[in-house]
Amino acid sequence: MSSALAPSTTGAQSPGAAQRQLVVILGDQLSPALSSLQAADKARDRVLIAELADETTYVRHHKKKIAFLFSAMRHFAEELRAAGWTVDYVPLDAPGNSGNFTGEVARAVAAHQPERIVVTEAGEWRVAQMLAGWQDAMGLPVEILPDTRFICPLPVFRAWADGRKQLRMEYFYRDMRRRTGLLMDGDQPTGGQWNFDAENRKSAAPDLFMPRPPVFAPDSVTQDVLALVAQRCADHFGDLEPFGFAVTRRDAEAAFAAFVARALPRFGDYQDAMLIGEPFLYHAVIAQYLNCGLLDPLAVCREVERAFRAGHVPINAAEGFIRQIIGWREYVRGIYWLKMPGYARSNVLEHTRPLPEFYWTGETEMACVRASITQTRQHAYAHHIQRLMVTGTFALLAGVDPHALHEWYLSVYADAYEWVELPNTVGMSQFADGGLLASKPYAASGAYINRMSNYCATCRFDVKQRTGPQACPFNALYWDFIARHRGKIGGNPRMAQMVRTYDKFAEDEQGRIAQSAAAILAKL
Ligand code: FAD
Ligand code: DLZ
Ligand code: SF4
Repeated sequence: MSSALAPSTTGAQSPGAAQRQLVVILGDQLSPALSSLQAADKARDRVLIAELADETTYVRHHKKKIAFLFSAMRHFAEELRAAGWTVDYVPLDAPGNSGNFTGEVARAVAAHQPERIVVTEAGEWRVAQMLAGWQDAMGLPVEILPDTRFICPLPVFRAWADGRKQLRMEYFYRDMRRRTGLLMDGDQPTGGQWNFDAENRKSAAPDLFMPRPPVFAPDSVTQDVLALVAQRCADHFGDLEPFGFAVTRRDAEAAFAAFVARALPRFGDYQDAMLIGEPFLYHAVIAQYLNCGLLDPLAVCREVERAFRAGHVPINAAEGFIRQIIGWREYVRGIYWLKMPGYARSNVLEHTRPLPEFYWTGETEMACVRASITQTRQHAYAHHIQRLMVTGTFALLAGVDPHALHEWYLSVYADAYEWVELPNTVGMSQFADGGLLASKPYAASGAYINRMSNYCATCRFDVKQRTGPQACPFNALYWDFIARHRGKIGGNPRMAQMVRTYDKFAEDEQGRIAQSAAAILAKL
């Protein structure tokens, strides 16, 4: 983060605190404990929240994502008003809505003549740059406060990263365990191990009693938003209805409580599993709530630890879940701010293929890809392994431009914001950063998907065949990927073995692999 964008550390006691302030709240800042609200006075200051056309189209977000966020924003405005705040809420179709953050702040400044602006730092580089321009544009002091909803402050992450050759998540995570005291017995990890991932690789079986996330019937606020989005975003990707997300803090907490009671005990075991017709399995389906501020990351981790200590969930589930939040979630945010803005254009493998059209339509004969994209269209949700090992791996093997893929992930998931999506896509899934984030490319043949899912049983392709028209496309593309990139990945000890295996194939088998891969790619 450049010093111009770095948040100031002053808060409620700052010299300007006695002045009338405009508190600008961004759409993913729907938390009463937000630093900007902490630095304001409800008796004197005014809050601004705005629905903005530019934010819905900088990538064309899934209709359900926009409806979710707008409804959550409207409910949050009501929550603030009920708590005594004066809130200017600008709906998307309000007369004069300029459609962008700077335009709406300028209109509010003209209307209310505040003496200063206070805002919590933005989650995305793009928006942070806008905030950095407000002071000059408005001719007012602008105080940008740190986002204290994250557990690891950005300067702490930078200090951790400073001077390290490798920024491995596992070591960061251990520091975060010590920092939070989560699952710690004194200075030792509970259960004697930091990480129980080795127990978390089971494939699931269809089960009539599989828990499903609760569905919340749209209230009148949500119904208004659904009508607005249907009208204004008709050409965006995704099904708007049925709509069942929680849009209030209370309902998001109920959804999380249902997860802890019903799904968390098996979350660890089946974290990597995939099943036809089961989009959610034992996942929490809460990232959309965490990322817009309806749920608090530390609070959900403490709740999971309580469930473990009370004997309701096993250690591999509790540890696995807590690692995703205080480990991966905080770590990718740290990487994002450490490496932006250049990170967004990382492309070490020099992949340039346009994103295949079936990422938007779901129309492909590959059962695994079809299932992942179809449920994405329906629910604005796919779980981690579908994102990483199905749509992500296919794009990696096919050599899709990582930036085009990044824009796809950013637009189609209800939980997608650039700070979390970009490192997961560019770093973890596409290895486009050359291994800063992932220790090896997540390239895999169809065998992995076959082991972790029941997709292959219904697929028109044969997962056991390597080449030819019936063969699973992941197979030839996998070996072709190894051959194409041996110069860049062969030095990685975890990939060197695969390069050696490829080298042992007879020459005519290598030729068939190249031919099959070329035929698949030509069809894309
Ligand atoms: P669960 O599987 O139940 O996990 C619990 C929580 O852990 C999640 O809600 C999330 O907050 C956190 N978490 C788990 N894995 C990660 C991770 N790798 N990085 C950060 N947090 C994690 N997550 C997002 O929140 N937004 C994104 O835009 C996003 N894009 C992704 C793109 C790709 C290519 C990949 C491979 C992963 C992406 N993830 C993203 C991470 C992960 O897939 C989602 O967090 C998860 O699927 C959300 O569903 P859930 O709430 O059911 O998670
Ligand atoms: C994602 C999003 C969308 C779709 N719409 C809005 C909006 O209308 N108003 C708003 O304040 N925020 C929106 N957001 C979230 C912003 O894009 C988000 O605040 C930034 O991505 C974080 O920097
Ligand atoms: Fe996917 Fe290949 Fe299995 Fe078909 S055979 S579902 S394409 S992994």
